[in-house]
Amino acid sequence: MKPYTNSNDVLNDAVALRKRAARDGYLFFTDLVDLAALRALRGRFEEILARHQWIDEGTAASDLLTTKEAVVEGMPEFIPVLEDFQRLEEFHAFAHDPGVLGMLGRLFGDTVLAHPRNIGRIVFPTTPTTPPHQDYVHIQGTPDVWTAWIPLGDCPRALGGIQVLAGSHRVGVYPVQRMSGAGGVGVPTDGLPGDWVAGDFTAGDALFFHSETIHEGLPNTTSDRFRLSVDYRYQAVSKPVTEASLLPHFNRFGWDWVYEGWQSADLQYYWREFDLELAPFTRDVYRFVEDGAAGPEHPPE
Ligand SMILES: O=C(O)CCC(=O)C(=O)O
Ligand SMILES: [Fe+2]
Repeated sequence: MKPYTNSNDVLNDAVALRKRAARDGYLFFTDLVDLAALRALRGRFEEILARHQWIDEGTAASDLLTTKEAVVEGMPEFIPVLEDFQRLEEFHAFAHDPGVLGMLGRLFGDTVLAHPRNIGRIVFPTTPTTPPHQDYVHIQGTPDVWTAWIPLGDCPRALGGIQVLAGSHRVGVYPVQRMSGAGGVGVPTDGLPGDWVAGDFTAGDALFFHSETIHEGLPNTTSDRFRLSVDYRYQAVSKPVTEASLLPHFNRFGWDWVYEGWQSADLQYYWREFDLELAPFTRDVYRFVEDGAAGPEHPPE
């Protein structure tokens, strides 16, 4: 597997940034996000894990050690933990990181709409992670949505980061197949052209990918440490967006419930100031390999 190309060289050059993005379908930056905000958010996740007794007794929560039987998204036991972090002001505020928004503003050449549907990942060791997929089928609206994937601390490959199939965003939407792990469906990738790329993250690094770029969670090969990360989504305000992208992830009780107890109202309902074009969400983009759906044509190399 190859390492990510570091794109810090084009961070402040909109033309070169767009060229890199068009070529690779992903962008990786070191030292991009505000470290104080990242550390504060990680601290809140640690508190939640400790409160739910998911951290091994007698160990420091900051070490993120667990030998508890794994709980994964979709299991009822995950819900109270999900609710706790989904209601954190810091979790939603961090999606508006100035380094992230600045880079995306140059990439889009437009005002950036941060989708408020923010996702946090708490991945137990040795559990299956996220199968290869394109985010587009889950998001829709416009293919020109970019995901930011940011680990909440150092994330060496052994802790299970993300691998990306470079250049896989160029041909459109692939058919899917039912697979285990977050999302429940994945793209079979055997024989697809392009290089898989991955890397070790240091706290403050961030990975971005286009909604049609195939990516996959790497296994957490530590025997006893949580992998914590967040993923946030962004697009230009002038492009269509689905209503689901404007609702909380898993939308349990709506935004007023998420916002209870926040210190500041500045980042509540911020997207309502934009005149957004709403697009319908459709099941039609899910074409199943099981039903004989063929993949998109690849241009000759
Ligand atoms: O963190 C993961 O395992 C999955 C992340 C992902 O698929 C995404 O951020 O779009
Ligand atoms: Fe994804």
